[in-house]
Amino acid sequence: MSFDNVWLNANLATMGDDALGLIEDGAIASKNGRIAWVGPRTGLPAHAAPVTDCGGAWILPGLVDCHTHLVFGGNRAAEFEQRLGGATYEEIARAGGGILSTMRATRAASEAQLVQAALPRLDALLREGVTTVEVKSGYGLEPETELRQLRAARALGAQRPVSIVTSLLAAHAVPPEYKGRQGEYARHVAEDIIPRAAAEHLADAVDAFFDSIGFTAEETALVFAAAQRHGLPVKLHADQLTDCGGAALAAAHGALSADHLERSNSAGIAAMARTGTVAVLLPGATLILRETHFPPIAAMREHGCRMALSTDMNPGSSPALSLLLMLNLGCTLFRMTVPEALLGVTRHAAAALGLGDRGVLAEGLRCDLALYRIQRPAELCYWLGGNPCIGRVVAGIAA
Ligand code: DI6
Ligand code: FE
Repeated sequence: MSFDNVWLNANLATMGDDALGLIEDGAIASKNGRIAWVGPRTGLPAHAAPVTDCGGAWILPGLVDCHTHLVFGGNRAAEFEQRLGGATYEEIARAGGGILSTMRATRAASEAQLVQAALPRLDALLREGVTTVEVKSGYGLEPETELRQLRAARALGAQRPVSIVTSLLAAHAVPPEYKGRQGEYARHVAEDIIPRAAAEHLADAVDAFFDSIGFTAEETALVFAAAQRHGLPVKLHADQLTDCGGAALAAAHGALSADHLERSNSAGIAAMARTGTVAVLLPGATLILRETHFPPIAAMREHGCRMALSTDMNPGSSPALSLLLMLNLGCTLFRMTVPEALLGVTRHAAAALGLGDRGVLAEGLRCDLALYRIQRPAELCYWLGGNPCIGRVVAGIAA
């Protein structure tokens, strides 16, 4: 057989079934950036391709971080200190801090400055075996800066071996220029910002923040209708602070994912399961905000709603630079099982982005791999810190 590269002497967690699709002493072969063969080493066809001996390492599909706000100016360590002193997230936001303080720093930054600030954050994710990262806008809240954030995100993908997937989140908060005119701002997003992002091919999806302090169901519908007119799939920040029916709303719009869901009800989860909307769980935000409401994992299991896990990397509620740490928090805080957590950063995270070409080690899919020096997959969820990643392969090339 004609292969470009072969990886041998590895144990595989293919993610091909709900028990991780384990293959001991497996082999993977690539051709033109895709997986051309995967299975037990003894079945590998004869070939003349260069071979990498993995020394008994474990190979998983390259990890997918499916919900980040990685591109932003400044940071909010000072607000973190204020919160330690007793101020709440909401109080800081009402005093003009929070998302609006990051908005000011982001508006003041050039594209090059945004890229330079984001690169170390991206590199931290890549070092752990991440090969696909979703990046949202949402700190510009006006057209120029929203598009600049998305351009910076695209530039990150050109500067590092990684797939970057972008989401336009202009409907994240109401900017000061539109204070008291939230509906008008939602219309501005639908009529001006989405068409511009679509015309420049800067957005792969459209996201919105639907909550008691966010946009209403009607405003969200307006924004999503504009997305659909431009052929863009939608996602929703839902039910983080209150149960306002966000899970059901996301399902009604056929969203790829609904994210957060700390306070979702089980009818909403059932609706998501019916439409195939993925539940993206963000335990970093739960930890940082010291949330005591956890997402309804039991309802997700009962209804067969797929669960993904992500960092929510953002300067306010989840300054999380480690997806492996989220695996631990998913298990420890939310009581996910090891297979649920690992599917949540591979197959189900890819589904949350509408990417059917990755997240599983299977023939025909992208050859994105993460190699770990571990004895069993549970170690990826078990250690609290540390990094057992010893290699990454992106589209068949060692990265
Ligand atoms: N939910 C989040 O977790 C981020 N945005 C959102 O809608 C937090 C954004 C921030 O505090 O900067
Ligand atoms: Fe978020």
